[in-house]
Amino acid sequence: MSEFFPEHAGPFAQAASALEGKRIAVLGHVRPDGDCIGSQVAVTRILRQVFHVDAAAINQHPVPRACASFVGDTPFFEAGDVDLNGFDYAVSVDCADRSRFGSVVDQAFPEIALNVDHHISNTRYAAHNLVEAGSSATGELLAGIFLDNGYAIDPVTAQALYVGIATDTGQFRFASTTFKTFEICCHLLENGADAAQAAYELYEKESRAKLALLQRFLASFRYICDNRVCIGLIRQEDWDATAALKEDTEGLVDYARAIEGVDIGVLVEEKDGMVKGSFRSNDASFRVNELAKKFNGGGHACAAGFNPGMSVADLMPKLEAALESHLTKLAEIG
Ligand SMILES: [Mn+2]
Repeated sequence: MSEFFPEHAGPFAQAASALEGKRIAVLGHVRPDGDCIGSQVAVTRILRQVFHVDAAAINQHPVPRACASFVGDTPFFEAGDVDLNGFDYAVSVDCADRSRFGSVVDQAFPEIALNVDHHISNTRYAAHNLVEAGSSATGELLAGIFLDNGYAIDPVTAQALYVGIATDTGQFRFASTTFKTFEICCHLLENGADAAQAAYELYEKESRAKLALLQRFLASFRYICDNRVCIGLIRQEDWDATAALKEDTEGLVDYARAIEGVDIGVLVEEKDGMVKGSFRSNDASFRVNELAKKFNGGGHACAAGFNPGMSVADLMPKLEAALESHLTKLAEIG
């Protein structure tokens, strides 16, 4: 047996055994991404196949178009399409805190039996919390646990876990990508994951509306802090002009980050009167989760999100000042 996450493998098996014969909702987060969907698919399938648990994945928001094919025959529902009172317990994946469930799901499941996640900011809100911040993806943590425990991993589960890892590592480009990441992916390919098919579904089927949104986002770029920060904007008029989907902002912020000389990329998004944003850095030393905290958010040291609760016009000067002082503070610490 392998030993990827020995401290989590036993507790997972114990927590999952206690769910036998029960109806379990496997929860993810709002605006789900590849790691969220992949982890939900994998946990739902393992609970059903290994532990004879009547599990179904539930999200407040729909599965993004690019991830739809990875669900396979896994029971997977939007919260509005299923009786949320019909479940005995809930398990969550890839959710740092309860607010990530979305309000409808949050209210329907006051107690969480098991929380599996890789966010450093995880608030450990469940009865059992398996949190591994050193893991590139929740999919990596789950795959390691499944391999450690010797569970049979079917091709749909292997592909879902692979998609979680491939998306959260930016296709194995981010600093979170480790020897262990590749080792685990080797095992997933051995169990039927298909890297080329995953890449095709995720990145080779872009809609024209998404590219139109990207075009406007790139045109909005502004450089501050001696060109070390790039801020891009998506305004309401961009949505109105492009017919892009909500999910089409996924990955946009990486264009702002991936510019020579830029340390922090920022996306500010305005839609239906709401403003939200994301920070991305190339290096964990920039601790963008601390920046996000100042604007009612959180996340990883390299990737964080925020909900400032103010207009774009009010946010911008505050955001620029916070970035200035954050970079100055980091320079002082050395
Ligand atoms: Mn994740």
